[in-house]
Amino acid sequence: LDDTSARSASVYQIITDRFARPSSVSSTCNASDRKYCGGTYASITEKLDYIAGMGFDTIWISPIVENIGGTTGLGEAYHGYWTLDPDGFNSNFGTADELKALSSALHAKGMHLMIDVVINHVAATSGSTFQPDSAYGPFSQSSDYHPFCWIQDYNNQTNVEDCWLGDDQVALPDLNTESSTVSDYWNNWVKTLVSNYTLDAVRIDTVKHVPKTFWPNFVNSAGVFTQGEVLNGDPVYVGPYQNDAKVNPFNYPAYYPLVRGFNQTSGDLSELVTMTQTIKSDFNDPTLLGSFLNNHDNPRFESTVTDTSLIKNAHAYPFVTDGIPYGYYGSEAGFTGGADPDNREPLWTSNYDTSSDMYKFFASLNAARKAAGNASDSFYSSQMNVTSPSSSSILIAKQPLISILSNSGSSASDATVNVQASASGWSANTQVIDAISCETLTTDGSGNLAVTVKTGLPRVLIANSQKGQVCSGS
Ligand code: ABC
Ligand code: CA
Repeated sequence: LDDTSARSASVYQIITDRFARPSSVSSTCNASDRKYCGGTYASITEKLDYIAGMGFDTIWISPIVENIGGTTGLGEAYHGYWTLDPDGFNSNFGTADELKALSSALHAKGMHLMIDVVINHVAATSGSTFQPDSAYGPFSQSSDYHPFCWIQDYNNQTNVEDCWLGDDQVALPDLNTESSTVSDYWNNWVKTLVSNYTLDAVRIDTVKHVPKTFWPNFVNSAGVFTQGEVLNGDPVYVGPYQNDAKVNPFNYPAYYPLVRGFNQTSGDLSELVTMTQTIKSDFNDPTLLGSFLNNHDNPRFESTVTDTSLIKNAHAYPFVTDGIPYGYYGSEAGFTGGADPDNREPLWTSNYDTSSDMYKFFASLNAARKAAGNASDSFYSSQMNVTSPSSSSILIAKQPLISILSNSGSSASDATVNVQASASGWSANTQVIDAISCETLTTDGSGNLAVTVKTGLPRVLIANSQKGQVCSGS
């Protein structure tokens, strides 16, 4: 994917070990045990229709390289982030040929593959006494690492870049990414990775722990779209990773106000509205940020919120705003796991139910986004306008998609939100469909539309003439 094609992608995030496994495996999988549960590439391949059925066209899978084996004080390396040898392959998820078969199967369906890569560190069960050896493949020399020290001050960027993540149970020895031995290795490695598995995109771990100057060459060597994790809520801090380092960050700055705005009926939505404006000034291109509600590092939204209307509004946000939407596996199944490791439940317990309300909800959101992109060449690349018609609602105008999200909750009484023709672009007496309820509304003689928000549900609106596959199943 290049930037233009990446903007129209919709990504489904998978923890490879937890998404699907062969039916011959029957052991119990408790996320809290932090153990391998048997998920494989071959089993993902069999479930692509399940993913495509929700309208996602890209999957992000866990890191694929050889990890430290055995068990640690923090369990096994089932998530794939504990690199031993980046030239080795983690055989727990299947073979390299099975991964290539997954890549081919995706491409045959017009879908795309994104793989997670860890550049900042490797892993070890020793901290201050760590000594690399040949097991670490290309990184077997002490000079390949920054000297031992734990990261202790996240406000000190030198400390964040040069010291080590992890703890006494699992240390993450920090690679000397300023050394040309290390950076040359990684640049070649990512180029080979993309070519071997015909990757369409790369997700980059721990971006803020590597100096910004490292990234432009790396991104260039990858040659495909990159989305990077800069885990910080401050847009002033995160912006330069897009503007200067050339990695497109996940939208953590929007994530925190999104959660706070929708996790209770008294949530403050103005914080989110203001953030969307700040993001426009701090990032060169907000339409390339990765938008998400859930992921593998944070408690699922549903771990603290049970109101189905609040849950739907919060989940709708990434799909109706600027940026590339990411759905986290299990959201469609109503999973409620809290902090890591509880948010990494096995999906097979859901029986991959395609008739659930949330499964259909994600399908509706993706259909609306796709219809808008098909109807307008500038939908993905032009920036939205977010306003707040009332203290419990926001109006997101991203023509031709107009959405009203509310945090009034499922027991709220009906409330009316006026959508002005100047915001929507709709002309007089235009029929408009709500992708969520499939209700049809009609603008007045001036093109304005009074929309009734019912039981606090989101409204995701597009002109009938542009609806494409929206509500085609009902
Ligand atoms: C394991 C256990 C956990 C246990 C942990 C100590 O050890 O499973 O239960 O709590 C992988 C595995 C994890 C594993 C870790 C460590 O390795 O997935 O299960 O945790 O062994 C990335 C990945 C993540 C991955 C790694 C390591 C890195 O997405 O899945 O973890 O390869 C920092 C990093 C970030 C990293 C994250 C886990 O740690 O920056 O890249 N994620 C502050 C700091 C952040 C920090 C964050 C969490 O705390 O600024 O840098 O992330 O510790 C906002 C502020 C933020 C603030 C947040 C909390 O609040 O703006 O700055 O973040 O308002
Ligand atoms: Ca580092």
